[in-house]
Amino acid sequence: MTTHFTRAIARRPGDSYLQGLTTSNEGPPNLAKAILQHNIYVQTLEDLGLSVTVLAANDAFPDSVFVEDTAILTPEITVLTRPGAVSRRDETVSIKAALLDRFDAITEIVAPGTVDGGDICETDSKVLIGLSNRTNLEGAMQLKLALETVGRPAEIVDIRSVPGLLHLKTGISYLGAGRMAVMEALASLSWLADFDRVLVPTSESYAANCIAVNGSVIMAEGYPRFFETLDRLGLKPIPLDVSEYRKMDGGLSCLSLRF
Ligand code: CIR
Repeated sequence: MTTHFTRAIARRPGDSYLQGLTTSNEGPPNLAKAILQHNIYVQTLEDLGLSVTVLAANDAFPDSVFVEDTAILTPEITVLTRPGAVSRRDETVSIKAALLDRFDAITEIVAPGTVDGGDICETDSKVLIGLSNRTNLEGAMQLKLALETVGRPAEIVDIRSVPGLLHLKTGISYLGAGRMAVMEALASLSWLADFDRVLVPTSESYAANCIAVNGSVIMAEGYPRFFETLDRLGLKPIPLDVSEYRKMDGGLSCLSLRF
């Protein structure tokens, strides 16, 4: 089940967080507020039954709070990525150490391949791999082969023409039972046709990055229409304030590796 988890890994934001990559025009994040929001995020995962390992901040890498981009964890395979942004590439060194404590074998994406975990959307039927400005074709092919070798069908989908989409999961999130939260701009794409699409209105696009966890959906606070949609579907939305992560182009999924 791709929405049921027992464990997660997160990393505290460090003092260098303000120097991270961003395209947003929302101003610099407030570090104290980011730490508070992170604590609440971790507590929410724990309340949903997960045992969460919180790694110490790593100031050498301002974006390292966004641990999701460094690995892909499915029940069948553990993959260490090779992040597309050069400033983030060596975030994987300390994540590899953390993964080696928990998993026997690790597959690694190698040069010239690049993959960001934010481009990988695991569903019950297949794993979608987004081709983006961060995940290149070589990396996507390496990952697809690795997944298929362990029996997980994978499909590469191109999101490079969608304006403003950093990662695949910036625009879609798997909700379980064949349902996919989808921002309106992506709704008519053919590779989403197999899914029961739950539309996120354009005015609330940021909310498309949400995480289905153990019978609830953790979503960004401040998006009432999407909240109502999830609520009506009985998907138990839990809104969290992630304003200080939005300022750095991040969201709810990026803040943890769930497995
Ligand atoms: C970056 O540009 O890499 C970070 N500032 C944000 C990464 C967000 N990660 C994600 O959506 N998986």
